[in-house]
Amino acid sequence: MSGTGTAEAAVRAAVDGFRAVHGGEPAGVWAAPGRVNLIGEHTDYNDGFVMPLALPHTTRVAAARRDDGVLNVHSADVAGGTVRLHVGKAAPGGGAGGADGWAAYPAGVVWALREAGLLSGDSGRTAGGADLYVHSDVPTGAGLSSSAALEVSVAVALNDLYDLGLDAERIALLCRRAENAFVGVPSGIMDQMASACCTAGHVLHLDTRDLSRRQVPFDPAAEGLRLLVVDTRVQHALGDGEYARRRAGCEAAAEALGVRTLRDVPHEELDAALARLADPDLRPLARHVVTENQRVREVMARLDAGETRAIGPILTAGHASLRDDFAVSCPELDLVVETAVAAGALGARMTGGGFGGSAIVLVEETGAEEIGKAVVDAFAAAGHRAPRLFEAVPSQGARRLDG
Ligand code: GAF
Repeated sequence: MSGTGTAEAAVRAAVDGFRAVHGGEPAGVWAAPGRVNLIGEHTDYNDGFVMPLALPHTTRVAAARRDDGVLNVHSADVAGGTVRLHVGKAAPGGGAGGADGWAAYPAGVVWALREAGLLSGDSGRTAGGADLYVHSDVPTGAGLSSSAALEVSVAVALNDLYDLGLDAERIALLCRRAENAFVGVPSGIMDQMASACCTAGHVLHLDTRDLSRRQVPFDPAAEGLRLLVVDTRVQHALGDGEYARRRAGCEAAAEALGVRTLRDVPHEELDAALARLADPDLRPLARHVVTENQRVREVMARLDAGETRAIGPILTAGHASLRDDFAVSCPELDLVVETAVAAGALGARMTGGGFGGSAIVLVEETGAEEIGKAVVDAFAAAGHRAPRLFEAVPSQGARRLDG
């Protein structure tokens, strides 16, 4: 399934689009989803724990190999037609050999595959050239990982087209390299792992230090619950420096504490660790990361005990920590959480990097409509743009859609 229709319709649309733009037939159609993160925010670049789930919304890529080392990539969602570059010349930094804007993501993926020695970039059977037609229903700028969905969808397509034999973890790592070193965003590994590895009906528990993971059953609907996504439509961007500043602050805190990363500060030693941090600006950052890792442990324990409703207050506590300690929320995200909880939600929190984007709200199915309406009304009363609401159904990670 794509977020807005059946897999068959998504395949048809992608194939038709490919034919119209590139001519000829694609070799196949691949898809990779966006995600929401249930808990474990800003922990992934601290070697910590995260618990994302894949959305039904996907980026689809219809693709065919080219043996001349040329990458022609066309997005149905962006004005400006087809971007053309040579795999052998792809290089970070835009301009000749590089690519700007959305095209930097697919260009970054072929660059990372070439750098890893998996594609040659010359002409011939390992060149890495391709015609790609990309179409997505993952909202962009909404903190729902549209970038990772684009990277991973292109990577799984090239993996199959060139018989590279990469597993989901390797694909995620290469896509993160594309994002960090080619696009220039210093993100962690959560989003790429979520898009590559999540499974339907589960939330992915991931240890970002060694990438060990567990698929934890999570099916709110089966328990009379709903996990709502509220896209505030406040555009979020990780490239504007605030994300990098938080990351640098966490690294400085770890260094000051003499640990490899903040993951290595035990929750029970938090107070002592905070007392040793001379820089008062670093204390709230460290407190957030250490308490957030603990919240992931608690959520996991509640889910293992079959007490899904009990995760609600832990989610809300996570939001308070992101708002007050990590300072990555915004008035619109806070309004979603306050309004939803006051209207009877079990719990709510911002999800993803923050500075805008989306919140998740866990509700009883019977209260979903009323709570959603309360949020929409609160936005109208505050003079904010109307938010977009939809349900987060835990869905399948990256896959080939046809055949
Ligand atoms: C963004 C990043 F891409 C992730 O790696 C992660 O750090 C997240 O923000 C915050 O948890 O989505």
